[in-house]
Amino acid sequence: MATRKAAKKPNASKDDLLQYYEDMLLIRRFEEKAGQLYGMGLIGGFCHLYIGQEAVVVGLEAAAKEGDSRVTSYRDHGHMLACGMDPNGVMAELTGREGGYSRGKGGSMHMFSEEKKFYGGHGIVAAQVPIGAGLAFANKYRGEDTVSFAYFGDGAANQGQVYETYNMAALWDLPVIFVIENNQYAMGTSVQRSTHSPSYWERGAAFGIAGEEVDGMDVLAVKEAGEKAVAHCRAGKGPYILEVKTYRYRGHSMSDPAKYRTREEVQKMREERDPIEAVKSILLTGSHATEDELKDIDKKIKAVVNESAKFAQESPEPALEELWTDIYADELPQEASA
Ligand SMILES: Cc1ncc(C[n+]2csc(CCOP(=O)(O)OP(=O)(O)O)c2C)c(N)n1
Ligand SMILES: [Mg+2]
Repeated sequence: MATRKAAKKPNASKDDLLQYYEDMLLIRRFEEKAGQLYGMGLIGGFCHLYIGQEAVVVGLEAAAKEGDSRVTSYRDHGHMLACGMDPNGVMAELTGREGGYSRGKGGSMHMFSEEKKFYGGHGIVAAQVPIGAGLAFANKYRGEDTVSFAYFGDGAANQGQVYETYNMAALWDLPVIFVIENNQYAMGTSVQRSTHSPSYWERGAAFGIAGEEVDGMDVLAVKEAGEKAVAHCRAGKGPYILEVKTYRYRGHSMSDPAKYRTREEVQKMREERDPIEAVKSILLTGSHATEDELKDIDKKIKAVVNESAKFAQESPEPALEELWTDIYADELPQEASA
């Protein structure tokens, strides 16, 4: 894989490549640290790591512009970091502390940022898909040329509400990009065992929605496909489906016995298809960076991640009174009925 990538002419500048390398590495190191803190008992509940899938969200964020919105499932830490949310706030939320994005009351699966237009973090499989269409509806209603990215998995792609959403999104030409992160497993169930028609993007044809399959281990391919999808949506042509073929190296969550696949299968993906190694290879073979420069980036990222872990452990637990806050909205948009 690395050789094939090196031979391909990259459709990105040196600065872009370095940025993608750094962004993917931040997610990788952050997730490794989250895994450690979980093992130490500092993170409770469920925790779904994104290791292996980094190129998907980094490639698509590279195609996004300010004002675009995004929504995803419970495997969400990478999405938050990629859209610019603060690692300290994300890690503190994982440890259930006051300094977290949901003041320690949401945890891994329930974080939001109005500023970055990140709308969660959803534990119910596929529930975020209609929300993604709703965000696109809002963008269109306000007359903005912004788009919404609705990320979901291969397992979620078999859920009924996805198709209700496709129908409405196509009917109303909503600027939503449905991103199917096909990591080949839904918990312990492989794609082969869960569907007779594993080409998920092609299902859009039934609704008149265009789409394509993308190599999700290649950040440049993801960015290119993302740009095409974004241009389609911004031109008012309605929704678009990107089925991004990817792979998660870790278990479904931290409590996965991993009996449904072999160690060799995981090892092969790590060795031959790793998205971070692929960019590293382009940077090195193209003489865009030296080993030492890349090591410095790694050092810088590790410092950011260590700082987030420190912040997360030093931030206090939420006060008891917090139990009664953030339940009902304080302000409601009343303009329409006023
Ligand atoms: C409606 C609903 N059904 C079942 C579950 C349990 N569940 C949690 S994650 C998951 C698998 C989803 O897999 P996929 O959509 O491929 O996403 P991935 O975990 O691979 O990112 C299931 C069945 C749930 N959370 N919600
Ligand atoms: Mg999956």
